[in-house]
Amino acid sequence: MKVFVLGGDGFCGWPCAVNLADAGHDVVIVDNLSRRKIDIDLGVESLTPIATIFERLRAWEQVGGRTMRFVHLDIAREYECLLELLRSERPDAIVHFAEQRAAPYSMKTSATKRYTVDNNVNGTHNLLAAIVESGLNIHIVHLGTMGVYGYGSHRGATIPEGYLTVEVPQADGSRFTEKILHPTNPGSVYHMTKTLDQLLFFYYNKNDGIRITDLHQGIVWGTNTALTEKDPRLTNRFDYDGDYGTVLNRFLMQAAIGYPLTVHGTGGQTRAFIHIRDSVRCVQLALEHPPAHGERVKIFNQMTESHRVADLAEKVAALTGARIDQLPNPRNEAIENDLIVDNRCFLELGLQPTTLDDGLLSEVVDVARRWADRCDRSKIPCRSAWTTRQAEAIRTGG
Ligand code: NAD
Ligand code: USQ
Repeated sequence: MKVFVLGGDGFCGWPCAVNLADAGHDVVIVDNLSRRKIDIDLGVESLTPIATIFERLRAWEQVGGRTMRFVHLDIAREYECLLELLRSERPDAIVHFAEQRAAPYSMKTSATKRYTVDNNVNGTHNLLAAIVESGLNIHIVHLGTMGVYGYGSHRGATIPEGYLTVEVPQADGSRFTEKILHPTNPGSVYHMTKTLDQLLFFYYNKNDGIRITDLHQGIVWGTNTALTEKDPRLTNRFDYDGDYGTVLNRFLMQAAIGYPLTVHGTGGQTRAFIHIRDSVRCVQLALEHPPAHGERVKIFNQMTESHRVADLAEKVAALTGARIDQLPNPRNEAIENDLIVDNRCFLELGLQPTTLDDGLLSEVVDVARRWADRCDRSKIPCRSAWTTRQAEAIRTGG
């Protein structure tokens, strides 16, 4: 099948693109390289050295991979080019990774809040409008987030895969049941854009019958897959800085360079996790099992396990001997939360979860040790404060 990978130069998109090419698909990567530009603006680089997209594509061919093409295009701003690309290439499916994905970056300044909303909401809406205007029958697989459900108390309830069955009381005392989109509770401007995406999908599916799979993905950890390990020029990015680094990869990298693990608050926050290898596999499974015509948006919880941040820190400390620091939390988030998640859809499709206990934690530490001299320690602290209250706590250290 011909597949566009929007955002195929990014952390999740690149290994996904090579995996799809390896599986025999005709892959076109569409990316505006904005993530690389943000690195320059923030004065930080991926811990692993990453080749340019052109070097990556050449290396992929040299290791015998099926040719992939690259189109430099901003899906949020270049609507006519996007439409023309759809019309000329006529893809069967589009995997949509092309969004600003860091919660701390989205909360840094008014400019980054506005950029995140403009980029993410316009990009998703342009894609939907262009598919309708093209008249093509394209399956969208979108990377959403577990964060749409929110991290308040779910009072022990299991989070379903997208839809919640509710009972609605009537004036006459009777009740009817209905399946609704699970209520959203975003924790950052970034997470809010994903809840808006979800509504756009609901509408275009209802009005235009667009076939959509929305993957509510947890925090992705790890760096490489077997395919990106084939050549150093295929190496995936490793974000460790306070804006883009995510918690588990940060802890593993901090342990590798002897930096105390940066637990926000008590570490009672519970989050969902998935290894990059499983993330790639899930996207392939979603592509191979599209919704039928007329079917509502398919929503899968793309995660394999949940952990408390404090437990992760202890696990990494036990593995490496690292010291743990409890820091004032820069985020306005619940100090603790429960998180029980239904992820049966992918398990039933054959996903065999990689877990933290599968030995891959050490692999990430090894990668981080190898590139330790590329780390700029001054970029490790999280300085993006959600509100002035958090900013003050960071400033005064309490
Ligand atoms: P990333 O920033 O590494 O990659 C995103 C890619 O999209 C980049 O290459 C960027 O240049 C491109 N892009 C952004 N805006 C674009 C635009 N307007 N037009 C064209 N290209 C554009 O992020 P990632 O970690 O690979 O995440 C990919 C997707 O997966 C995101 O939508 C994110 O919300 C979701 N996700 C990521 C994680 C995670 O832990 N990394 C977890 C859950 C969900
Ligand atoms: N945290 C720490 N110390 C750190 C970094 C983070 O304690 O050094 C804490 C945060 O306060 C938060 C939790 O760890 O409670 C998770 O933070 P994170 O930065 O690892 O993840 P998050 O901001 O939620 O975002 C990441 C991706 C995003 C994706 C999301 C999935 O950047 O694209 O949507 O994970 S989820 O968390 O399931 O919503």
